[in-house]
Amino acid sequence: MKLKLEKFVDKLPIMDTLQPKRFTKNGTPYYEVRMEEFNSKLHRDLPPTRLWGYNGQVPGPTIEVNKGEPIKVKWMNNLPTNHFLPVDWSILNPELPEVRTVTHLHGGETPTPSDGYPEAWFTKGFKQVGPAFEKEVYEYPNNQRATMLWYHDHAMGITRLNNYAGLSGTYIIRDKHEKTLNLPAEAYEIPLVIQDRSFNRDGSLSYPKQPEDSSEDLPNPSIVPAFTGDTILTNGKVWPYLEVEPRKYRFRILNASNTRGYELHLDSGQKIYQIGSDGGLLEKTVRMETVSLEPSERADVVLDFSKYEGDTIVLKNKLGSNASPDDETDDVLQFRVNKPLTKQDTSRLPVRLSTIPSLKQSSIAAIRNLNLVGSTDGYSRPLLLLNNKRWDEPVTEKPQLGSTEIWAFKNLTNFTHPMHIHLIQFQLLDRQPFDLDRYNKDGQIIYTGPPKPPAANERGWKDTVAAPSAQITRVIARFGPYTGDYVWHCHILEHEDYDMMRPFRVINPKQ
Ligand SMILES: [Cu+2]
Repeated sequence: MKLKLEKFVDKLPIMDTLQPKRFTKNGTPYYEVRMEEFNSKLHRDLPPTRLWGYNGQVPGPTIEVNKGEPIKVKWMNNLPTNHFLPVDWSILNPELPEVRTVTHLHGGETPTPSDGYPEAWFTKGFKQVGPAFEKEVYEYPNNQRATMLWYHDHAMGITRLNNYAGLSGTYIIRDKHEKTLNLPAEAYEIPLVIQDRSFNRDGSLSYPKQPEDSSEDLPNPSIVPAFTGDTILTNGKVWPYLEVEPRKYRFRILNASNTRGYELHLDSGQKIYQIGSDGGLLEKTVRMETVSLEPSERADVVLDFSKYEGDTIVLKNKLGSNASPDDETDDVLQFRVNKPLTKQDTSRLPVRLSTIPSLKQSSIAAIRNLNLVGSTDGYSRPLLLLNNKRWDEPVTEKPQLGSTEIWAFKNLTNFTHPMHIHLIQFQLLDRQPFDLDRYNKDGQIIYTGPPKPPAANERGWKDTVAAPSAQITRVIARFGPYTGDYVWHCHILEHEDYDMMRPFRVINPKQ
């Protein structure tokens, strides 16, 4: 029988803010973060769950910085030498250490030695390091717009397992402009990290050893083509509740799930005011009925509870299921508007938020046609590839430093892939549908409609974009300010781990 966990019995945890260990001679904050194994209660009725987290927390502590003020972080691996989740050796070099970690700051404009390249992994105490490893202490310049990024593990071939074990956390960049807007702040600004998990009766995390309908000839363990859990956690608790005052709150929402997408809405019918996307504030506040988030996408939203005193409101997921009492992933989080107003709400929800210069007027150095392709491997397992290339084939995407390019993701598979490019924030140009059946017959692209412009809440800076099946999703970006090796990939972790990831290199033609 399946585990039945009562909803909304645990309080929503709010992550600690990480404090610097010390300051360097020139005043740069220096942080140390240890990846460790520990046990934690994720629900009132669950025994403690074994987790891997940063500084003993899942999600890890929030790192808060100001724009233009660099920080240093030493990410330290203090984990056991064996993984507690099923490692598939058929997709890995058997000589690799089983437990490897490397931290990537998602959405960060980071020099390549600190970007967390998948092959820059390291083991406990840096005893062994990967071929791309450059240094122990990472540097983040924070020279980018205010927004919420997130840090998470990115080790080659086991990213899905390291993240599922708990290795992720939020990273907030603030700037002067945002402070002038008087948005809800401090106790009224809360990150919400949404993830799905499944549990065994003993409280341990459950992750499949093999695909459900697998033949006997498959490797054991074998990577699965997708994973969705049957419970929804926010900030590391299963279906928590949050007590709020009848006033405005700002929520920084992140979908940190492996595969699951969400379409969030409120059962009170109230609107969600979206003010920001992955790369910071939008130009204008957008009134939304529902907010869609593919893995790794963020939405910065304001909810106004002022007219809901005494009410209980549930944040729901339209893409979740309520097919049976055992499967109710359509619920996410409960708000209880039961706290007295401590003081008058003087925060604002401005209509105009920021200015976003369009990249469309830039001269375009290259248009890259990038195919999202499904094939199969030697065990007849699905193998999703970018331009039909494996991860370890030579670099093919080499934008020049400072140049502007259009990347067109042509999705030839049957489902949406959230596409992510490291180093840069991009703008979504459009999505154009084509006849996929026809393409599968004779390789011809016949459009079935005009290019669709981005929705109002997608007209900001993005680092991850939904590239739906049978559509060409075009994004535009300026490549810089650093040269070197980075990666672009699907952010479904089960896809990224099995070669739906490719290197790219920003080159300086003058060197
Ligand atoms: Cu994918």
